[in-house]
Amino acid sequence: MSQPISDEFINEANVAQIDNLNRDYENLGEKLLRSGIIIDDIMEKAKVFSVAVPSWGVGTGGTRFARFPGLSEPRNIFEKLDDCSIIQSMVKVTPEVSPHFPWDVVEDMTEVKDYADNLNLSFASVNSNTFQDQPGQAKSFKYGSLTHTDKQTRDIAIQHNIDCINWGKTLGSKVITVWIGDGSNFPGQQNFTGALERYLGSMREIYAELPDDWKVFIEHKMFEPAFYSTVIQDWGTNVLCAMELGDKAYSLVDLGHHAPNVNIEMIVARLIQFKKLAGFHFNDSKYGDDDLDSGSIHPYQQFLIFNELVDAEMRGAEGFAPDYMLDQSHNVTDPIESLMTSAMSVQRSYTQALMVDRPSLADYQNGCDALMASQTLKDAFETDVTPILQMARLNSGGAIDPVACYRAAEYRKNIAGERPAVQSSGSGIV
Ligand code: PSV
Ligand code: MN
Repeated sequence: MSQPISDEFINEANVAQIDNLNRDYENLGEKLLRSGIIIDDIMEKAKVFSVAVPSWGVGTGGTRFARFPGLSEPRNIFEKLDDCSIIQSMVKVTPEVSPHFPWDVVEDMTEVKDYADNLNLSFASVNSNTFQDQPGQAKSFKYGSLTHTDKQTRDIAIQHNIDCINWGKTLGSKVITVWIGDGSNFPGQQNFTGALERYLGSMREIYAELPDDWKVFIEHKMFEPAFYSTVIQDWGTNVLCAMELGDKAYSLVDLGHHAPNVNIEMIVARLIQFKKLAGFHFNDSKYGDDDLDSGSIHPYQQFLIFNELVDAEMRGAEGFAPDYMLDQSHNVTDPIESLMTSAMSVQRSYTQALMVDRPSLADYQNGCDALMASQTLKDAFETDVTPILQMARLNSGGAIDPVACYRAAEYRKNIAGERPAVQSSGSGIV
C-alpha cells in the first residue's frame, strides 16, 4: 500500500492558514447575517455533502488520438483506491468510490472490500461495461450489446450486468448504473423500435436480478461511439425506459451527454417531479461529451442544477435522494488534483444554492418580476463561499487548501518506485 499523506502533515499545512481563515469566515458570517443567513448552519450542510469518485477517473485519460501517461499512475483497483483515499483525506467530501467492471474485477472481490474498509472508503454505484469486448468473449459487441440483434450476444451483455450486481453485493453497493454505447452509424442501419424493444427485454432480465434494496440507474448519451443514432440517446427515452422497468429504475444525468445548450436544470426539475431522478455524473463540456473538470466551463449551469436540487431538498420532495458522482477524463492534469478541485466545485455549487433567498424568489416569480427573480439567483451565485468550504474541510480534518497541501506532500514522487511508469501511450478513454 502506498504511503498516505498523514493527518499530521495536513494539520501542519493548515496551521499557517487558520488565522486568515477565521477572519474570512467571521467577515462572511457577519455579512450573511444581514440577510438572515447563519453561516454555521450552511457550513454544517456543506460538511455532510458528498460526491463519489469514479475509479477510472484516477487514471490518466486520453482521447481517440493519444494518451499521455502521467507519473505513478495506479495500475489496479487497489492503487486506484489508494489515490481515492488521498483525495478523501484532503477534501473530505468523497468517502465513496464508484467502480467499473470488468476493469476493477479481481479474483476475490472481498479483498477489494477489505482494502477499501481499511482506507475508510465505501462503494457507490457499480458500473457495467458492454461497450468493449473482453478477451476471449464468445460474441462481439461491435454491433451492439443489450440491443444486439443476436440473442446470444445480448445474453453475454445481460450476464455481465448480473455479474456486476454480484460483485457489487460483495462491495456493499446498492446500485448498478447501465450505460450502453449501442446505436448506429448510418441511417437505415438499425430499426429504432426493434433496438429499443430488445433493450427493454434485456433490461427486464437484469432488473429481475436486482436485490430488494437495489436500484438500477439508466444513463443516456446523445452520441459516441455511435454517431448517427444511439439507442438510449436522451432523457426522454431514458425516463420512458425507467417507467417501463419499474420502481427500482431511475434516470441518471451525465452533464456531458446532451445536445449543446440544452437546459439541463429543467430536465433535472422534471425528473424530480416524476420521482425518477437517479443522480448525476458531474463533469463539464464545451463541445460534446468532453469530460472536462466539473465547473470549469459552465459554473453557472452547475449552480442552476443545484438550485433545483436544493429547492427539492428544502420542500422535502417525495422520493428525492439523488446520488452524486464525478465522471471525468483527465488528459492534461494530475487526476488527483482534478478530482479534488472538481469535488470542491460541486460542493461549492451546492453551498451557493443554499444561499438562495427562496421566499423572495417565490415572491418575484409570483409577481412576474423577471429581473429581480434572476438577480436573486445571481446574488447567491456571486457569493464567495470559499471560507465556508474551507471551514467545513478544516472541521472535518481535511486540508484548507487541498491542492497546495497535496503538492507539498509530493505524493507521486514518493510512490514512483512502487508504481513503474506505464509504457503504453495508445489512445483510450481510461
Ligand atoms: C460514457 O461516456 C460514460 O459517461 C459512462 O458513464 C461510462 O460508464 C463512463 O463514461 C466511462 O466510460
Ligand atoms: Mn457517465
